[in-house]
Amino acid sequence: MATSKQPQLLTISPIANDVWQGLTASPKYLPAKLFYDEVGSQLFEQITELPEYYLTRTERSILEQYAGEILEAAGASLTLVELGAGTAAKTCVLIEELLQRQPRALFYPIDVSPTALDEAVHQLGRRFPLLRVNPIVADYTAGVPALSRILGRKLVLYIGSSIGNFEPPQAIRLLRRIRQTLRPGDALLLGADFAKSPKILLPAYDDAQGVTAAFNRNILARLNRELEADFVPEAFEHVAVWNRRCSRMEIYLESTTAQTVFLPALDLDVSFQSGERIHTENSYKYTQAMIESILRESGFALEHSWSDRKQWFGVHLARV
Ligand code: AVJ
Repeated sequence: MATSKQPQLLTISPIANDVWQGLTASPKYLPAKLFYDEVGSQLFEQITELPEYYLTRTERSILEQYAGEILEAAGASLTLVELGAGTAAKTCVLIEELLQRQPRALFYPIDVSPTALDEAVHQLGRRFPLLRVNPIVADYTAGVPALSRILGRKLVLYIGSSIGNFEPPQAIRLLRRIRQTLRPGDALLLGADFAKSPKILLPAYDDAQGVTAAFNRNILARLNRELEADFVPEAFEHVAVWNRRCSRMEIYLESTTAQTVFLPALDLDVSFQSGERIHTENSYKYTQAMIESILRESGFALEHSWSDRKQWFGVHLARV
């Protein structure tokens, strides 16, 4: 007798593979890109406003102070492209300045989040009627081949110190891929955090209000939401460490007890010893020499760097 069966539809979460790789590795890790679900993106916004988190505000002040010089150095008749643009809030300073130098401009914000790009199109459209915004929904880490079809001189913005999440060889590979889509005369504007005293760095990644701790723990809450895991986020402590040898901040989630977590979507049990850590992020801090060498190795020539008075953050213009 024939039995009619509904086909079984199996949905595999897009984060399943990364999570399985990281939590079965030794030592355990989770990729930093997993921070940025909706809750995590909101927590990051809050981080950028913390008194201890100097990065965003310092970079913004550099862009505000030097927007004219930066665009002057980049060259005339520019088309702007932004990698990981999000809602492009910080980009307004440069767009404003650009539209004082040329009557019209094109802006290609690139981001994985369509909702962030919608917001960018909406806000920028209202504020700058003469700016044409062409959003591209893409993961720029694989390079963006579509960039090679854009005509005219391009200035590619890669600001916000996102480069700091990549291991130096990966950062070079990414910048090379971007360079391959550019033509001679095009330029890259790179925002990167400078190496500095751990007295400044540690509080920036372990703030008094515990927002960074909540941002870090949200990754576990996300695994609970998306993979039905049973993490108790409070059973993990937020730990920030300055690794001087590698010139990077490291953040971890440290298990406060011996515990086992079950992830039904992966059919995986994960056991933690008391004090065992999950490595959730590296945030590289560069010297001027490191910036020069990363750019050179990816085929760019560093032309000019701008910084704040304390030399905490750098904005670098490099040419193809
Ligand atoms: C978004 C990668 C620039 O490394 O400072 C902030 C992320 N992590 N606090 C950084 C982050 C903890 C941030 N970046």
